[in-house]
Amino acid sequence: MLKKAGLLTAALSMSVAMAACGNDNNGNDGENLDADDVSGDDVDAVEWRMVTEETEGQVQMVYAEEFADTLYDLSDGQIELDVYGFGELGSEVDQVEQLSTNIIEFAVISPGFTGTLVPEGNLFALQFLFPDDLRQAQDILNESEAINTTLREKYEEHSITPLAFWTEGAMQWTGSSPLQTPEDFDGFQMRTQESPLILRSYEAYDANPTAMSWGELYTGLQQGQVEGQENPLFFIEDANFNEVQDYLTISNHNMYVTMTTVNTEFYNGLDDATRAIVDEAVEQMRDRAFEIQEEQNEGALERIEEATDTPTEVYELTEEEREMFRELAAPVRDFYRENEGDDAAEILDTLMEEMDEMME
Ligand code: 6CS
Repeated sequence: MLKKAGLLTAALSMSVAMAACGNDNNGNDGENLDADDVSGDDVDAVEWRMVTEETEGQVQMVYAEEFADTLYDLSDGQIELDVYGFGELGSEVDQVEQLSTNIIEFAVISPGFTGTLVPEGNLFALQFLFPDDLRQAQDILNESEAINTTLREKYEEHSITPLAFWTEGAMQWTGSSPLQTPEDFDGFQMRTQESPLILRSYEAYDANPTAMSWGELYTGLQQGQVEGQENPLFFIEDANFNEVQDYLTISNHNMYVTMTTVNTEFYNGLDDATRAIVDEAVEQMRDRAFEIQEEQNEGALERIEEATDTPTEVYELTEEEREMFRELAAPVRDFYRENEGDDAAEILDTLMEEMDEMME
């Protein structure tokens, strides 16, 4: 049971109300607005853009399209959000740059692509940190002040405001050889996202990790440039990685975390009514994001197993095997504390305290 569940949500609603009080620098008159009190008459007609790291039908795209519909409905058709999929505006790292320079207003960005820009965001690369129970883990993402206040401020230094942190599911390993013990990772060419701490986490298992865009990954696996990768099951199936991988390990070594983000100056410059609608749309999408990933992850394993023309041997790690990985992953936390930015230690230590309290 999460003891503090609801506290941060309440604090966030307060901050929505406070933002709606006009205590910002956008020249509003201080009227106390709630999203319920706002209608299309209160906001200007605008057309914004949002980019995601995924393609049509995948979790981030379904999320972004529903977020756009929610904004449209809440504003009585005044706010239009055009959604772009992965590859339409560049690579994942290009998208981070476009958001931080306000070329686009909104983006779904995974911390795995911001590790050099915001080192504290490498928090999410730490394996075996969050509870295995995804619902609990999502509640922590929703409620943690270390994440939603301190880490958010670190992103805001780069003009990126994370409005919500959410999971796309537990990550699993695939390989061209079995991955069951740390020894299996010895010298193993593991593909990871860009963030240096993800690479470091695999070096802790003596693997030989390489950062690569997922756009190159199918071919990279097929041609043996890399031998394995990590992702939630829906993504492994939808990107067809199982076609070019012989082994899949249910490792649950980490959850995939992504963020709904907005350019900070753009967001702070919105009038109160418009910002109240944006905040309300983000809140309405919180539980939906969890449902979307559940819908897509459910059944993906079965479909991978049923694809007998491209057979994949599935193995689920025992708790003893997971413990061996957990022990090797633990020292990476100290590396994070000491090397990933001024506030890394505070963020991790506060988060761990929050998790202890919430899971009492
Ligand atoms: O592995 C990746 O890089 C991709 N995985 C997911 C679940 N979403 C987008 C990301 O770029």
